[in-house]
Amino acid sequence: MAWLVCALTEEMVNIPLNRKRMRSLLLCKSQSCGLIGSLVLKRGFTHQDTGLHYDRYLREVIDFLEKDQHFREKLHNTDMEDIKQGKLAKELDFVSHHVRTKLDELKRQEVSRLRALIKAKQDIEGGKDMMMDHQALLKQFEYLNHNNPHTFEVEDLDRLIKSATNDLENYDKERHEEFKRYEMMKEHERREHLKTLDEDGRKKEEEHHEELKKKHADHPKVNHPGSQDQLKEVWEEADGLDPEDFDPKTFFSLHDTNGDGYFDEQELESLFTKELEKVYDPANEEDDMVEMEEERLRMREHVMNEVDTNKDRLVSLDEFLIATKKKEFLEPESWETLEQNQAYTEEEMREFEEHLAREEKDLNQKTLDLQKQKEELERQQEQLNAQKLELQQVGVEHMARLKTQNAEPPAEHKGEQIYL
Ligand SMILES: [Ca+2]
Ligand SMILES: [Ca+2]
Repeated sequence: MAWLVCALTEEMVNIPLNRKRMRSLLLCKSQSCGLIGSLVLKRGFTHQDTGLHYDRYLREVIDFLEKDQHFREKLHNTDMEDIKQGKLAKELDFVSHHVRTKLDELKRQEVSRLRALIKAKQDIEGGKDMMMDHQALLKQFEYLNHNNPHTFEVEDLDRLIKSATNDLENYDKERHEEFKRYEMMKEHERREHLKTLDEDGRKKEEEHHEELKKKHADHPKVNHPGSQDQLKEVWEEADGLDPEDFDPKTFFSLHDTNGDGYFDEQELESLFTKELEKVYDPANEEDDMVEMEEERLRMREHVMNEVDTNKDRLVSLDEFLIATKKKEFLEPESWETLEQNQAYTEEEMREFEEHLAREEKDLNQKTLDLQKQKEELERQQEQLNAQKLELQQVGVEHMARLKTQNAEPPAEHKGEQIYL
């Protein structure tokens, strides 16, 4: 669950973005990105990581629900739209007592996991001594109902389904956004570096940059994803089969690696590896592997859009066979690769840099305020020390006075003595 850790660190701690972290975040995401909302919900037996931070909870709940015969039948016979509308959640009332007890237990575990996360976040932020309103903080997690933390009810299932569907639908969009920020940060760092150089150094650096761009753009032709040419290349080079024998049905069963009768997102994405290797080599300075994963995502989205006609984020054999008869499959247009379009506009770059500058200014201001607070505390401490010293001095003098008074006999005694 490496991705879970990444996601939670990101979400809970909100560390400012930096390029290195962005790269690892994107890489760990891309390894687990083959997620399909409907697949997860309709068939809990898939072992793919959804990439959601509550993936484990979601998976365990569905696994247990699948053990109930009544629910299993309903799950497989209800279409995606009805599931989203909450029709399936109502069936929870009819599952066995044993399953319900198990679901209650799963929910209790999940609630305590969230509580531990909230506490960890608070500790990191230095709020150890702050009073925590757990109930209020738990509300940010919408995929379960916090008002009944001990039992799993219809509303919990409804919330879980709705959140997962919604989050999964937005997942690709968020990945594109993250990628854009990554590219802007890369460019920002480059521009900042240029500022530190003299004119000669700047010129050299710019030339080198242009050279790398050219080198990166120089690659064999990339086939249109999902076209006959592209699939035939996989058939020939990866499968080691004769291109003359190319047969879509055989191709489908060869690459439906989990044998469930569908191409899911992960299976589709793995079909593009050959194409991506034409453009990206991890050994080359000019090839950025984060960009490769963005290109893989673009390719998958493109094919899914064209082929998945019922929009369940799965390609059935029928959908695939229909697509192989279309003009786009047989005579595709050329594919515009990622580097042919800049990920952001100059306007977006300007806003991004302004935002960074604002953040830096805020941070500097905070540092300054803290410095002032520190100085003020030091001043107060000095004052206290001085007062303490003064008091000590007074104390010592007082003691000395008392001592002298005790050592010297009282005046009248002296008189008496003289008198005697
Ligand atoms: Ca499959
Ligand atoms: Ca489909």
